[in-house]
Amino acid sequence: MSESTDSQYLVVSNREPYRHDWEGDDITVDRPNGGLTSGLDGAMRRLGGTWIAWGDGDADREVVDDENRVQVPPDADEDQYTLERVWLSEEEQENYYLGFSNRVLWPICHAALTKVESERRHWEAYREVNRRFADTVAERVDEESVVWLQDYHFGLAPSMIRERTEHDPAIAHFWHIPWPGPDTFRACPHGEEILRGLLGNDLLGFHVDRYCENFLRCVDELIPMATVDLDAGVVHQPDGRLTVRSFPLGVEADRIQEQSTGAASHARFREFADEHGIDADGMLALGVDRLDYTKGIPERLQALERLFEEQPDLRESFTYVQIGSESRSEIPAYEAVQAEVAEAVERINDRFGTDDWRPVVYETGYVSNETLYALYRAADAALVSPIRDGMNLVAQEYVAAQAEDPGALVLSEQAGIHDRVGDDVLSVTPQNTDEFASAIREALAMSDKERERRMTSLRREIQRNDLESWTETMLDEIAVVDASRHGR
Ligand code: GDG
Repeated sequence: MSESTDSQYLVVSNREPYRHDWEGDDITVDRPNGGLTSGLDGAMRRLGGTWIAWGDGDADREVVDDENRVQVPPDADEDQYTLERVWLSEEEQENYYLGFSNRVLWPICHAALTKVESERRHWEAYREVNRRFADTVAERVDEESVVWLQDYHFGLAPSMIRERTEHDPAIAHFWHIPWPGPDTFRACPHGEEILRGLLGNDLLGFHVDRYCENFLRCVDELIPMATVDLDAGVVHQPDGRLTVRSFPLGVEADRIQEQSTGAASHARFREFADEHGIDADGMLALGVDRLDYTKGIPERLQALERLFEEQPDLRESFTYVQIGSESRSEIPAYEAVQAEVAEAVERINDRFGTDDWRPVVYETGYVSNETLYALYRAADAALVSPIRDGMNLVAQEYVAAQAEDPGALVLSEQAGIHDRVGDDVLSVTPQNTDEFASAIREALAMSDKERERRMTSLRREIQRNDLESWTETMLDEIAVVDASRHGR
């Protein structure tokens, strides 16, 4: 890693890396579970600094000091860092998070224009919450600070931070979802303000080059004061310079491989199979998604239905398991996709199921990582079919778990990860039902030798570009922009 390790890192994210809750009279701490939070947590433990996030747990307010700060991880003697909470009212959460973030920016960035719902109170709350985070950052910033923002919840914060401090911190931002082309982005309410907000950064990262180009084209068309150098990936402005680069996010490949192999994982899968009436020795395909309209779950079920229609010999010998954790259910478009998926599962099971077999096993509860990794290992195929997806970690987790007896990956061309692994997967356009059904058929029929060949190459790619390498590469590039900002 580069030399800027004496810098004071200030990470900003919507979700907190540690969450405190009451259990009777005691306070318990929920540890980071998601790949990204635990990866950044590891980096912050090494680097030190402050992580600023929305406090959401019941007991979060009880553990902080007068300045809303607490040292984490709670039980560590060394390698701690400061977690600082920003408190949001229920109204703010609703309007900023479920409002502008997820009713406007999420659908715009996924080119789902019919899902955009814009209300003035959503925008006002988004602006206010960005201001509150920017104020908190500005209070903590000093000469050595490096600010690292995460995601689309903070589209305005970079410029707001600049306005609020005399210090001159390096500011970097990683945008975890796609960025659309100008034709689509023009439909974004307050789009120009979002672009101006992001131009406050020194560095803006996306998962893949396509999103960087889209962003640069939007700036070129919509912000006359900025000069865009598309080839260099740089925006020149009167008071600064923004570098736009891709940093493809990876997963903790070694940990997933370790936890998915061995006897414990086999036993865990058999337990899941017993509980859900699955023949553990039959063929299995797996889908794991937040129930989001961008993930292409109804399209996947349609392809499976087509497959069961056309290939009766799969009946009773092949099961599809869908892990579908509910998400953002307060938003009508999410409620609608949940209902659509539940109906499709019921229809397929009614049409093809028998007394001893259900073609689709649908689990809406959250499954533990251990169970998830055991399912990845056991599945003969993973079906990952987003209509549009920034990167997609599920596809990478599946690959990381294929060290023994590998399966095959059916993957939408619209997932960011497809740009890196397209040659070794069965590529699909999720809306093309016939093609999708054929790809599933091909995955299930693929010879062991061919699976091994493809998976060896996929695993190499996923291991080489894992979460640690993403964190290091981003920190290195942040050090470069920091040095150039300060003439170091
Ligand atoms: C956004 C972007 C980008 C899901 N259900 C369970 C569970 N999960 C875990 C998966 C995976 C994660 O959630 C989902 O990650 P994805 O990348 O698939 O999708 P988003 O949530 O939409 O994430 C996406 C990502 O940010 C990172 O930048 O890749 O494009 O949309 O890790 O395993 N995990 C467990 N039980 C579940 O029931 N344990």
